[in-house]
Amino acid sequence: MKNKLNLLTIVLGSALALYSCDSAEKGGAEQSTVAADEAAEPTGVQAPDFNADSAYKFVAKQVAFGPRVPNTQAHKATGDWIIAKLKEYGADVQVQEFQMRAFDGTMLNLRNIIASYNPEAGTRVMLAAHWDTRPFADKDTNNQNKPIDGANDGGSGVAVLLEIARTINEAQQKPGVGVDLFFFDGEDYGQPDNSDLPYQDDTWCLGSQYWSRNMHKPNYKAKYGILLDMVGAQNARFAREGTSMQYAKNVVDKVWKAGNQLGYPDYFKYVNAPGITDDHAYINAIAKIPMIDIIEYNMSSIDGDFFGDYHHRHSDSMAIISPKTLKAVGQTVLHVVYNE
Ligand code: AHN
Ligand code: ZN
Repeated sequence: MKNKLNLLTIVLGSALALYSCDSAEKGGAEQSTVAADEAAEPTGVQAPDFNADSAYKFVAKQVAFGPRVPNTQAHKATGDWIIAKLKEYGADVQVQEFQMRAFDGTMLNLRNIIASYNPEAGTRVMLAAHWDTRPFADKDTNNQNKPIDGANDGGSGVAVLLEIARTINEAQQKPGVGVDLFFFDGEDYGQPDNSDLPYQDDTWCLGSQYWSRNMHKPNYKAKYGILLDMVGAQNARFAREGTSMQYAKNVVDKVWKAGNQLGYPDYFKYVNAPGITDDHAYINAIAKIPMIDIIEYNMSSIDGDFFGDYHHRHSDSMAIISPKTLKAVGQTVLHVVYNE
């Protein structure tokens, strides 16, 4: 399947589904050197401080709700809580409710949540994460049928977005551009590699697929977007991911430069990694908004994919979450937004 997909990709120039989720091959990573000016002091305006302890608490709060699996009470309660926090932080909040069928036939009740700051501004930046968590631990050796905590896979991206909302609301100085925070649902209900069912396309990223075809505002436009996925594990490394580089290299450059200048070169690595299917792939291909993915890349992954060793396992719990990683990502993204 992988070879066929790669051939298709070459022939059609399509970027979706370059690698299957659980079996992405390692390789294609290249180290390049950091440009000298990127080791220098940060340039431009100083963004407000991103509070990593507050972000950490937002991860813990989500985990305390229980696994955020669609059609469960914990999922409903977490969605309600995200909406309430965003309203508390002064955002214009819109909720998209919809149903989509999962790979196993289950009809999922899903909600995309969109929070806007400066809604009248013509120039907008989109920040995104998924808020649902995986219904099973298909890569674990134990309790494969039980849902995971998803502290990192789901929890961390939401926490950084909520802390950005809190920060913008508190700040004296607001960003010059409009900012839209997207909380996509149904990202992580994709067909497992060990599924007995025939392979189906496009089973991941249901919320971003839905939004790309049914925007909350007709003709919504953004200059670019930044997706945050698995941005909270200790010692995380972020690589220049292939789909991001294909559609939005200038955004990758901008974010990596900011991260390195702000003092986070250990996180934002000048390493090229193969493209993956994640929410940004559909936003790029269908909605045609250039979007990058800040996603952890593990060069010595135990699975031969490049995800962290906690990925889709029960070890994706609070024990792996580090405020330092949340800070590196949150401060970098805030800096980019404030300098747009
Ligand atoms: C793959 O696993 C290749 N795509 C889905 C991306 C993902 C899953 N991110 C978090 N969980
Ligand atoms: Zn996942």
